[in-house]
Amino acid sequence: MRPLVIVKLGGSAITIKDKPFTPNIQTIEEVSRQVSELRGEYLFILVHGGGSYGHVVASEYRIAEGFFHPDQLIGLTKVKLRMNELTHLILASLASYNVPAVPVTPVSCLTCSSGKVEKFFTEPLRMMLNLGIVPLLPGDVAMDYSEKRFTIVSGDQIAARLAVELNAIKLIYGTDVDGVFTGDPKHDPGVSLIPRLTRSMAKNLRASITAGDVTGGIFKKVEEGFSAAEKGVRVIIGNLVKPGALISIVREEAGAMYTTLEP
Ligand code: ATP
Ligand code: IP8
Repeated sequence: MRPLVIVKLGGSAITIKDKPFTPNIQTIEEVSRQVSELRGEYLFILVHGGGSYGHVVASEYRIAEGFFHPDQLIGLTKVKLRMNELTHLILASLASYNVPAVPVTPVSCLTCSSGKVEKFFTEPLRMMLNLGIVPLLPGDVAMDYSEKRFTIVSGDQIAARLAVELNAIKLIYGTDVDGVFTGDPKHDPGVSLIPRLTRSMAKNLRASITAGDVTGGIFKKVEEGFSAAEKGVRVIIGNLVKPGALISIVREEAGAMYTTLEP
């Protein structure tokens, strides 16, 4: 079997994060093209984030805080409606490049406890991979055994969990910046890229969580990434907005810019 690579398509890359419900079609198309080119060498699972689709609605209905008012329930529907739109755009783009992808809805095949994935029925994913199908999963609403009763499970968490459970050789978190920096590169021009990030260096990232990102931004992404890196998965954070970047990150081409997580 070809080795498995899991790519999380970050909302910052596939949507315009500060414009509600606006996709970045150019990035979606370019990622689809590159997946079609790499598919002969690797198996892929694609996970996508919420960006300006899911986070906006999840934040409005405070879904990540769990159940505290019946009026939140329609918020679950509205998050799903928006995330389905984004999934559909990616699926259509993959299909146009002849990539046989099948969308999988996480709320139907996993359960959480206090916001953490507990059980994940991965059998359909394994069966798809055996056929060379590319499963496509969004970050999602999820049912939660704790008093929260429901939660938001990030694409970052889903990707890290699957990378460990399905023995991926690589887990790539794609965003709209070249990796992890000493501060937010969009707001501070004096920051520098950290090519190899250790856990102790990552502690300072807590300050970078942006308001409205219901799943903890770059700080939580790095935490989820380390959970997979510590179990032997090679974890890379890089920029998917640049044309050709997915291929150079997957192949770790000389001169490519990204951050690797060093457990
Ligand atoms: P989503 O959760 O919607 O899928 P994503 O996975 O693309 O989004 P974000 O949570 O938006 O990821 O994190 C990426 C963003 O984090 C970048 O756009 C960048 O501006 C911001 N950021 C803040 N601090 C840092 C930092 N120290 N290094 C790198 N990026 C940072
Ligand atoms: O964007 C959250 O996933 P993330 C998805 O990967 C929703 O954090 C539904 C907000």
